[in-house]
Amino acid sequence: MSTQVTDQPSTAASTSPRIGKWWAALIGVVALAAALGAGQLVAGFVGTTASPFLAVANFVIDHSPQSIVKWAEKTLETWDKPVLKLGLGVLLVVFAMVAGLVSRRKPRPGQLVVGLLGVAGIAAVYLRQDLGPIALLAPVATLLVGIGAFTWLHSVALRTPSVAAGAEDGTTRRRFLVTTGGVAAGAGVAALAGQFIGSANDAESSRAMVGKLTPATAAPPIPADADFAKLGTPPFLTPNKDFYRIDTALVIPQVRTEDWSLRIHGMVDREVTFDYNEIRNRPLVEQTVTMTCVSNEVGGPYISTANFVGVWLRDLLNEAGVRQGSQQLFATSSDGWTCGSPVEAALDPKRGAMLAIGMNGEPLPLEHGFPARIVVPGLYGYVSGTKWVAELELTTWAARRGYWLDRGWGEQGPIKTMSRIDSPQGFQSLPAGRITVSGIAWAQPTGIDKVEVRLDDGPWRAAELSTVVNDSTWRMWHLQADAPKGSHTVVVRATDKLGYTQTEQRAGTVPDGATGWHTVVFDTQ
Ligand SMILES: Nc1nc2c(c(=O)[nH]1)N[C@H]1C(S)=C(S)[C@@H](COP(=O)(O)O)O[C@H]1N2
Ligand SMILES: [Mo]
Repeated sequence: MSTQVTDQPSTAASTSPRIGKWWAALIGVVALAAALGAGQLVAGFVGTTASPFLAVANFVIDHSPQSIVKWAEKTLETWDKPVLKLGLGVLLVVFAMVAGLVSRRKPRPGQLVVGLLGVAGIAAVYLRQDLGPIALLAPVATLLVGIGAFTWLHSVALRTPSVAAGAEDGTTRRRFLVTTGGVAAGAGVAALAGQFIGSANDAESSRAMVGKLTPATAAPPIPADADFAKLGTPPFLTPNKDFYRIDTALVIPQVRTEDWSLRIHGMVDREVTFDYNEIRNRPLVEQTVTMTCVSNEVGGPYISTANFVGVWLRDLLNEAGVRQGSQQLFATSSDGWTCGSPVEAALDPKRGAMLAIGMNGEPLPLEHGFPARIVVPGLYGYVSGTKWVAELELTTWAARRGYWLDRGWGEQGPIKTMSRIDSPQGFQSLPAGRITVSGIAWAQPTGIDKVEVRLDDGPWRAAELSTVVNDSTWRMWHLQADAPKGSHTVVVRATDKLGYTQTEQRAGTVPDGATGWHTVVFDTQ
């Protein structure tokens, strides 16, 4: 379907037809659209994460220096991912225009640029650990359609007199525009179809098929006085839609229950693999756990609580038979993220590490790790909470290093004893007089013993604490104080059940969690 460069009638460069600048750039951009549309369409069949565009974007995230990733997360908050996609899109359009502009006479240089972009897409998909070889069909389609569309549009352009100076063949400009527009429209339809097909066999419908997960051993009901939501604390259980989310996944991994399995291997007596139904058909347990992120600044939002439903991780590990000398439980997710927890913590019955498949009465939401994740009470998520978990390897600390360890974070991540003021909010204005201060405190898996509050230069006063749910959950507190008209500063500090009072010393989140007392400035009038 394409015209070879050797088919061109003239040999001398000066007399061969030359495509106008803007037309040349347009050809590049339309070929890009065709390439991406084709990739998206094929990805609809072989898995949405096979989309070469998204694979390249993921590759960029995984290989960016930690400082840039952190900067982006801070500055752009949850916009970091859309901004990255937009940036990558703009960059691709620029490359596509360059491909057109360097090929105003012969298609070869542009084909080379398109080819290089295509190869980058193939490499990015190839490097993903969760995708089998069949996924490569998507970026290969992108490469072939990209080069094909470029070559074809180029040859039509060369034959169109008002598009290329010196063209003789006499194709009309209208015909050229129809061809180009047709390719662009086809690309759009292909991309939409890919999206549609992808979602039809994706994980969300698989999740809908799971049905109700009824625990054989339900968590005790949450007592009414476990939170002081009316006084400004969060509700005790965080609704799934409000549960904080932290991960490196640009596209939420789409794992269907029928495609999921968990392999336990390494320093074990016998390697075992569980599929979804084997887990689901066991007697399920339910446990209320407060999860915390190591990136939570003092006073920050990355803490939430849920009723997790699943099985005890130690039961699965014991079936494999953990060998003497294994120190690290090294988990890998379906998208290749990794983390290591102490084997001791995973096996400790008092701690209650879980393989969770449900959250607050529903199957795990996709963004929280459907079909299954690890939950280890008392450890920050980056060393315990593997979502979309695929593999558990028993190993040593020397042999394997989790994702965040080479990016400046500590090997061990026990949760630090901390507290936060939820009300009043910073710089809030309240009527002068009696005010209520309230918030949360946490020290999983030890539990909170005492919370003290200091207003301005007053003494530390013990706050009233909520009823304990279990020591692996947060505890809410409140206190009334007199605040005459003016500006005020309120400070909080917690003491855990081992008698440790959180330090005033401020530390940043790197390498193993922030410290310091949360302080809020407000005024009354
Ligand atoms: N696969 C995968 N699992 C992951 C992560 C990730 O990036 N990828 N992030 C971890 C971190 S840092 C935290 S704090 C918790 C957050 O879990 P949540 O998003 O369900 O709150 O997930 C952990 N599990
Ligand atoms: Mo985290």
